[in-house]
Amino acid sequence: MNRKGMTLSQHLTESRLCGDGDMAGLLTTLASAAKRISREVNRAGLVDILGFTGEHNVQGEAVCKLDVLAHDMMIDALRPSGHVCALASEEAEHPLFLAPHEPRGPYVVLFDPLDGSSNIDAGITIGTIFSIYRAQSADATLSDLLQSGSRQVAAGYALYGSSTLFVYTAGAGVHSYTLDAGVGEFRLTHENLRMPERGTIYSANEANYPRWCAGVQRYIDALKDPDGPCTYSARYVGSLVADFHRTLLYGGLFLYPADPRDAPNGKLRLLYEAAPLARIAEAAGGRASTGSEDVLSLQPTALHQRVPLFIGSAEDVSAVEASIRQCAEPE
Ligand code: P6P
Repeated sequence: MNRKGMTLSQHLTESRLCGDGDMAGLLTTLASAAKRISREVNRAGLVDILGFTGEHNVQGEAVCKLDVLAHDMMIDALRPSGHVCALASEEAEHPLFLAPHEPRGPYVVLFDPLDGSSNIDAGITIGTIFSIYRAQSADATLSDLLQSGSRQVAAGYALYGSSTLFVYTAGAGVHSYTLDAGVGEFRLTHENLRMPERGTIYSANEANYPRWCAGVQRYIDALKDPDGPCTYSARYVGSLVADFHRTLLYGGLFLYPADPRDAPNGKLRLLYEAAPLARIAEAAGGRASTGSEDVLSLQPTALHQRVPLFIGSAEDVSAVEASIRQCAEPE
């Protein structure tokens, strides 16, 4: 049955999620928040909310007004939803645990409210990334937020670009919806997305090349070798959601390796960037690795910890892992 064009609500009703009202409701709440954030992103240039607040977040990054607005909009949507008992955001040093008198539900949500925000003023595609786990009890604790990525019950992102997209997996395929702004509905555009097993695009900030390990350098050199078996194209937006979504659709490899000088543990955050995208990649037939371990197998130890990330087509991720291993082996 061709479900293309179905609204998110219709598709959730059709899917097995209808049996889990909290999950269907939570995804609907997240999609609704994405619509509101999209509206603010799209009019950012028109009202005085561009630029920086002058403050810095827990990551030490300059905070854009839209970052704060997106964070507040996610909290304002999720907290009263009745589907969650704890929330964690890139923009907040500590988690938010809902009090017993608040409408609490079985899930915890970790999110990056506006990933790629350094690109906001340039009008480049940015996004919201979310990760969903089931809490042990409504009286959630930090351990409910520090769960291994393989325990995610759902994960997804909204992409604010030439169109506004909502992409998620809840264990039964990866589905992508496009916002029909005229009626304010997300409509199904890709059901059960599958990532190509191998791609022809690699995506990295090559200014960091001199500080990558030898195995990564050798792998990228091979992709660029005109006499090599496979020459790839390079694409890099500098906005994780945009670079990942292209990789999901077209295949290939996105990599943000560790950089001993500026990012010894990598730059990207495990809990609300790498792990949710890894969940989507694997649900679509791809892979996500730190270069030596599957991202989804990691046991988080801190809310804002960072990891090196190699994510994309299964064969591409396995090939760069092999190159790293070979270079690490004693001569
Ligand atoms: P670099 C954006 O600031 C971000 O967190 C990700 O969205 C993106 O993939 C990465 O940083 C880009 O980092 O060092 O290449 O500017």
